Amino acid sequence: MATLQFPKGFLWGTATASYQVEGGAFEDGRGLSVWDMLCRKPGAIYNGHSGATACDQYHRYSEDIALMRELGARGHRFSLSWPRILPEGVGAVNAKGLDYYDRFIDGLLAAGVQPYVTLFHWDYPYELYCKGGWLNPDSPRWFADYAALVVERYSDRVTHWMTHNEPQCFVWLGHSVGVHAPGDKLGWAEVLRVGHNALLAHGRAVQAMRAAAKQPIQIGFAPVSSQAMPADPNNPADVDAARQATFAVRGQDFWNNTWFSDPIFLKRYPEDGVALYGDAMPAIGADDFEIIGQPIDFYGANIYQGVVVRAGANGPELVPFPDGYPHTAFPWPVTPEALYWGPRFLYERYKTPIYITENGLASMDWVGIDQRVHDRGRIDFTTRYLAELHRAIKDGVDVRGYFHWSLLDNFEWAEGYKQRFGLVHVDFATLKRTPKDSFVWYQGVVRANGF
Ligand code: IFM
Repeated sequence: MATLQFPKGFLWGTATASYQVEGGAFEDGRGLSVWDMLCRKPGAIYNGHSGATACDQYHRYSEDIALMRELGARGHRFSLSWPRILPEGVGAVNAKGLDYYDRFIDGLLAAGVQPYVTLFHWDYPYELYCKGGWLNPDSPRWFADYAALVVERYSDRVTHWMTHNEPQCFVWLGHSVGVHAPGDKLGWAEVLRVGHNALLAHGRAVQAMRAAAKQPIQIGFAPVSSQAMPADPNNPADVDAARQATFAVRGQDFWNNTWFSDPIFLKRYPEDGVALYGDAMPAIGADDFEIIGQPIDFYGANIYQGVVVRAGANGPELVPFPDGYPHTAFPWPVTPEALYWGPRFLYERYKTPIYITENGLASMDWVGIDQRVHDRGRIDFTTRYLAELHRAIKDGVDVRGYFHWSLLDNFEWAEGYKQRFGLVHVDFATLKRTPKDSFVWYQGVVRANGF
């Protein structure tokens, strides 16, 4: 393979989220989150696991920052735990929670790692859930107040912020399918209301963040990106079918890009979705799309996989993967081209600079007899995906950075500790960290700004 050089200043980083790595769940005044509660429910999480300790980053953050320094990471994307800062979600502030993130942010900066902060990566304050959660019409204001508080506190040092991580998951998996917290199975009209309030919360938070910022800040949001890839990339009809499939709303789920991104970037819901959902559509206030569509600075694309489509007589047709096609441990198909077509289609439609805010894979890694972790698959996977990302950049897509999911093996939600996504292996019995072979490889990528 030829040497691939990324643009000067391209930001190489790693990503984590509060409930997946922090632990310290019942310490120093942190309030409960809906994930603490779901983890108590028998059968909800693989093997009864929980994030109560996770990677214990709450106590071991210096070790993790030292790993990032060793890696040479230029950026780290992480989320704040809303209930650690506001135990009841609103009102009284937990000073120890705020202090923790001061230490974490200062440590990152001292290590030369720029913090990219996500406000909400699913650990919703349980006390707010008891007040109706995202169904409560006050929920956008609660989120905006929290956003203002943290931006006021940290924006002297943090310039890059994201509002929601993957609304598709917390809205749909959490409120419709019930496999994520809070574990509800609401009717579709209520699910759409949850989604609408989450969008309003995003918009109100953007307004509050700009007002509270102590210096100019960049704001993005980080949805799941679901892309279709053309069966024959040299056939314009297949490319068009892939584009259509990437932006189509098909059923009562949110595995599409438009339901959450069109309101934010185009100030409207996608027409096909509105027609499909009919009477279930939420009431939309006169100013709602002005609030939701506040200008933001970047699109955070979380891209792991894609589907293949071709042009059919009646529109895009799904092309099944052949038997024995490579899959990760999850199992998700290995589709490197997703990191070409995803950014390309998203940039065409939303015309906003992109960060790949998550990409990576779960694999069955263990510490070998030589005390090392030989995760050859992760190196191969990431090499292939990054080569496609490089091609997208070469073809004119404005991609500013790449955050590998994840720095550490961590609590993978309903899958517990079964899935290992880290560049660093974590032994969950001892909490010992062991950098994997992929860590060393990624270190080389960062140093060379390519490979
Ligand atoms: O671990 C998750 C993360 O929290 C959100 N995006 C997908 C990752 C892998 O499933």
